[in-house]
Amino acid sequence: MIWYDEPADDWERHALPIGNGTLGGMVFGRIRDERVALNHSTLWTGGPGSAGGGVAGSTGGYAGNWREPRPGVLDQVRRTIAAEGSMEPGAVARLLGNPAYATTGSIPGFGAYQPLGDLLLVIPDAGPVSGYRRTLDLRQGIAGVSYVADGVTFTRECFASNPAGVLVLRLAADRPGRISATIRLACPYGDISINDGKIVVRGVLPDNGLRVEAVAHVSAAGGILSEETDRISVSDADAVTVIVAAGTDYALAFPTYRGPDPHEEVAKRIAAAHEHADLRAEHVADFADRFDRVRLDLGPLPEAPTSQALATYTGERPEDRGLEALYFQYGRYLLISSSRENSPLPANLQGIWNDSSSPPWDCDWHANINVQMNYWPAEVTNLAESVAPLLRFIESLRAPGRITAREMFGAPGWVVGPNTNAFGFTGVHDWPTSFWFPEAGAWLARHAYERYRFSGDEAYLREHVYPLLKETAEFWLANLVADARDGALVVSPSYSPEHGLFTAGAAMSQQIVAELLSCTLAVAQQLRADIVWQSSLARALGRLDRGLRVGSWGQLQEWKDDLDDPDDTHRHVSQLYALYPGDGPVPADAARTTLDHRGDRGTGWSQAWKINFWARLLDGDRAHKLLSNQLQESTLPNLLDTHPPFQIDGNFGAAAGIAEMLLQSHAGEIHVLPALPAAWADGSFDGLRARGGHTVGATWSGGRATEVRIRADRDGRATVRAGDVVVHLDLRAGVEIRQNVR
Ligand code: FUC
Repeated sequence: MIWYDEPADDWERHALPIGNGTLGGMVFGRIRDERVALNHSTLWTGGPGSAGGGVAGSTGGYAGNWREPRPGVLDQVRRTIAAEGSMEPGAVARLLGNPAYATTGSIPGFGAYQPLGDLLLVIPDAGPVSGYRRTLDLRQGIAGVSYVADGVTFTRECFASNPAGVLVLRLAADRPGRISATIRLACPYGDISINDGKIVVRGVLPDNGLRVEAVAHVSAAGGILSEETDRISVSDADAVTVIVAAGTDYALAFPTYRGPDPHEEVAKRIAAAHEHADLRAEHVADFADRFDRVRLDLGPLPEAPTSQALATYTGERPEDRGLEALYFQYGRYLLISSSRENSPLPANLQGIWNDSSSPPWDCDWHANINVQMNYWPAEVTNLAESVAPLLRFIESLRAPGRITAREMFGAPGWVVGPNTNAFGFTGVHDWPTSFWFPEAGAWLARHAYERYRFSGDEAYLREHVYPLLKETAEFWLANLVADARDGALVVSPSYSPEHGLFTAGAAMSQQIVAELLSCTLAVAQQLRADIVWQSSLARALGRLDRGLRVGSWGQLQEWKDDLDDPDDTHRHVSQLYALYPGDGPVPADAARTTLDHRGDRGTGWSQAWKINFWARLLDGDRAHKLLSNQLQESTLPNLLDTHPPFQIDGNFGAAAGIAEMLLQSHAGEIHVLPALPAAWADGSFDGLRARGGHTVGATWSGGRATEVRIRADRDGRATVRAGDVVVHLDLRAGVEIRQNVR
């Protein structure tokens, strides 16, 4: 439970997020003017139908998207880099960028994620308020409010149910006849009509003609309900329930990105959602089933309001442990709420929550770290089904990505760059320091492979993972060039995200391509597929620069030439990709030196990444220091991560980092408590997942594991390491083994 003793003032800092993976709300908990800011994850401007965006339904694409032929220009850039060693980002952007961006400041038709509107309640004054409490129950997925006024205890609960596909707000009191409220659904996309207790908004997004429908169904127990032209009022009721459903005709379907009119689905959900008690019970069962899979005990949870626990947090006091565990579970809560097996789109830069029509970075999917980081906790914290919308999204990028690969790179396969939208944007803009990162596709593909590694699902490997890896590898095989310096195969042009010069063979490019080609080859061998092609993969791998060089001051080089500045504290530490999320091996001393120089500060996501790096370097104290910095410097009172502004990747990255401190499984064994900080002397966890299909728990005291618990999905053997102890276990499917560690 996170909780506050005052209502929310500000959407970004105070309001509390709820969501069913698609429909989201930010609950303010205000006493007399309640606001639930609403979102629907598919509500995007841009794409087919928008200005410069082509015709919805045509296959012609839209300006700035995938049709970007650049005959000869890529080679020109490669030749210049080969001759001169590097190029300024601005110079490359002038050649390879999309000029449409320079003139308009945004890509025509790229669009942005839009807010749906607000559920607004005006509640009559019941006199002075005492005992105000605003809560977010992470386990049940319920935002609550309670207070006493005029001797009456008023309560409110709000949740977004995945099984019912609706958001539910309930107002009640401990005395009959005390609930009165005027309820509005403020949604700017269409006209409002009222009938039969329902506020209905039906319209289109002016930008692209996307159809939107939202309904708020108001019902009261007792009292009088009256309908006005644009609102519904209830007076003197025992309780009021508002049920919201919403939809659009968006579909993740290239090239039209349109599906059925939302009306039928929305009407069906509203009609089916009846009894509040049933809806609540169904929601809690669904939510808690996911949440309860992982338990983490580092000490008692904070008793103070969460904002106060955060404000007084130093990381060094014993009572800080509870906030750290809460923050971990909050990351899981946010993933369950923003990404579910049936979500039409993956979690974006703000999950599914946005209150601005021009949100930061369009509230899109940045694929040079951010969207990947959103999914780092999914497997290890036992929320594997949350990855499904990301995997579908990746699939959906392949068709437009093929056109970009062909027209821009003259290459087979598919490609996507550093940002993409809900409409298959696989092209580029031309902001010099952020427009180029074709490695994004390969980085995304690793998530499908990880799905296999955690699940062991051979059919999934054969039918989905291998075709994706293969097509991604085909793109990269065609895009490697022999380096003039040493003949090794390198990526060119290569740009270490948002940093430095364009060169050939930057560390991150090489590490990502090396990882892609090696796992593609490993899977091809395992499946006995494409025997002849396997040898071209093996040959390329043999000649590939691996991007792991130790430089003049002992650092892991970010570029193939030793260009690193020891005073540089840039937030992206891209040269450590192979350390995390990659699987190494990396020169550990050089990685440490790099991290020491980059420092322990940075944007929220940057600090979160560093928790994972230090966990992989088995330095629990340093990982903990980064966690504590993130909580002190990059966390808002509602525990949302701030870049600034609010950006959810840091929440997810930190949850993954905490899991990585407790359990690692990337190196072929199950390593329990690999990076336990001194501050976490005693504790226990259960339910984390290890690759190979294992569910793992552990108890420790005095900084040493005392018991490890393992349950395997399938019969088999596993090697388990805890401290100096290594044991080989024979495991039977579904049977938990409890192993004492001495
Ligand atoms: C990446 C980062 C920025 C920001 C943006 C959304 O490009 O470099 O810091 O997080 O994504």
